[in-house]
Amino acid sequence: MTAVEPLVEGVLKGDKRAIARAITLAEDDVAEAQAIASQIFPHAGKARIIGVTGPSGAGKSTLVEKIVNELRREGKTVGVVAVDPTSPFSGGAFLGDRIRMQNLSTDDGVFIRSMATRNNPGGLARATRDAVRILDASGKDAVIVETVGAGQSEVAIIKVAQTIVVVLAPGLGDEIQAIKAGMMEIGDVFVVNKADRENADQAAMNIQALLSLSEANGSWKPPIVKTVAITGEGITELLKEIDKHQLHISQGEANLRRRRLVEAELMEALKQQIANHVITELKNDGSFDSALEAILARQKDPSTTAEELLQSFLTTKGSKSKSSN
Ligand SMILES: Nc1nc2c(ncn2[C@@H]2O[C@H](COP(=O)(O)OP(=O)(O)O)[C@@H](O)[C@H]2O)c(=O)[nH]1
Ligand SMILES: [Mg+2]
Repeated sequence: MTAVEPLVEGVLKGDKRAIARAITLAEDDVAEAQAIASQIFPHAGKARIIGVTGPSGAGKSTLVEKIVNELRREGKTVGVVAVDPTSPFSGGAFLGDRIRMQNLSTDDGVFIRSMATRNNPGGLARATRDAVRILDASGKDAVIVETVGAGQSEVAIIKVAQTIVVVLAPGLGDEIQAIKAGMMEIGDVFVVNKADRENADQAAMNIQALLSLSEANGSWKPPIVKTVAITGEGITELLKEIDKHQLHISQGEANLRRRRLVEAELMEALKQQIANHVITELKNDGSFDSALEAILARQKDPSTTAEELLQSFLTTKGSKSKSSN
């Protein structure tokens, strides 16, 4: 058992070791993680949260490093959470990322963490959200989440961000992958990285065409920025566009967005609580096991049985609460 209070105190003071420990507990999904999350919650909400997503190899990590450097030059503190479930390395980041990150991690104003991959995608999304909140509560001015945009589960992860930057590289069929992974709909700012290569203008035009097809939700028109992450070209322009988007959402859309996020989070937590509660009761009174037997004997099918179990749960609960009134 880890004592929660001193850990929370450490996180709120920005202590690196406390932050690291708190994130590990969130990853491991142990009992203390819930307590930490709820004690930290009131202190979060001040950082601006930037998501960086896109296909593997597009240059996201290189770009994130340059963004961090630029924010540090402005005197801002930064947290980075890197999520790469496709990486075969435990810890989630490629060796290159590790080395790049080490350069930054000697700086006290920066905290970098790659999320472990052993969790299921849902667990990873929750752990990432917790990690972002921990860094936010620790007083970081900005928190950047980097994730490979490969599908719906990654889209769920990146949605913790207020501004989502979709990074694509020219000539790799990245646009096609972006459409498939649902990235065109979620991008607030689009980046054509590797603009030192041929076809960067063509890629930007393709993105423009795709964006004009999709119904833009809200009044924000996602800009397209060309960058060369290895040299840092275009980074100031990218940060300007991110700032513009933050300003835009702060004038109204932010509330709606935050409301939707919180609603989804509450809904998910509630579903889990309800399921746990009902299943525990059904297991305790033996009806779960007898239902299982009936299904094994092919007397019933699972979904009808589930419906019946829930009905009988609700009836007994209903009569219990009536009799207690
Ligand atoms: N030519 C060129 N290469 C780049 C650029 N940005 C990143 N790279 C290279 O592309 C590779 C993948 O970069 P990385 O940042 O790890 O991509 P990620 O998988 O999206 O995080 C690395 O070898 C980078 O050095 C760029 O702007 N131009
Ligand atoms: Mg990367």
